[in-house]
Order: sequence, then C-alpha cells, then structure tokens
Amino acid sequence: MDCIFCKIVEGTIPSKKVFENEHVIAFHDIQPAANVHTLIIPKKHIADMNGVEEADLFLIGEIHRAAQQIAREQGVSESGYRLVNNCGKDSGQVVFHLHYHLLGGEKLGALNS
Ligand code: IU
Repeated sequence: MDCIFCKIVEGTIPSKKVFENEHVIAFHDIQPAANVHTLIIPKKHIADMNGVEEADLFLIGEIHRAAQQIAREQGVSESGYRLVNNCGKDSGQVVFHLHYHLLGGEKLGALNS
C-alpha cells in the first residue's frame, strides 16, 4: 500500500519521532501550523475516522493518552492545546491514514480557520 504514514511507521521514511508505543507513533509535522505541531497516528492503517471500526476504538483512547503525554513533554499541557482530526475532503484531509494534529505553544486561531 502506498501510504506515506505507513512508511513513517515502518521507518522507510524518516520522521522526527516524539512518541512511540505498541499501537501509536507521533512525530513533528513537516509543515508546522503552530509552534507545537505533532501528528499522532495509529500504527495500523486506517484511512480516516469513518474507517474506525469497533475493534479499533481502543486506538482512539491510545491516541488521547499519547496526546496527554506529548502535551506534557512539549510544555503545552498547562497553557493549552488542540487535538484535531480532519476527515474527508471538506475538512482538508490530505493524508489518508488516520491522524490527529496536536497544536499548541501559542494562542490558536478560530476553530474553523
Ligand atoms: P491533513 O489533516 O491530512 O490535512 O494533515 C496532513 C498533515 O501531514 C499536514 O499537516 C502535513 O504537513 C503533514 N505531513 C507530514 O508531516 N509529513 C509528510 O510526509 C506529509 C504530510 I505527505
């Protein structure tokens, strides 16, 4: 499968990894939209939020747990941060491997921007 994030999971494409466990990895976004911009993804290939099945639901918990730790380590836990999932064309999703943006380190703009 030609999925860039699967290649990042496999390590065939390098990334600046900030977190990894059995199910999840997180790495710096290559085009940061905020001072802190980390992508958190399941290792399993799931195209988008619509593709999350019953058996995958624990992965959403794993991602949120990772987000708490990453936010602490990136120093934004107290100041605040945003966890964003884009799903589908109108949302602006461009990489079709489920991912959550962790954004922070500055005052963030309007939710719809
Ligand atoms: P989106 O939610 O699919 O729009 O976000 C995809 C993000 O993946 C976007 O912020 C890109 O900058 C980021 N990204 C990356 O970090 N590394 C890559 O190799 C590619 C995209 I392709």
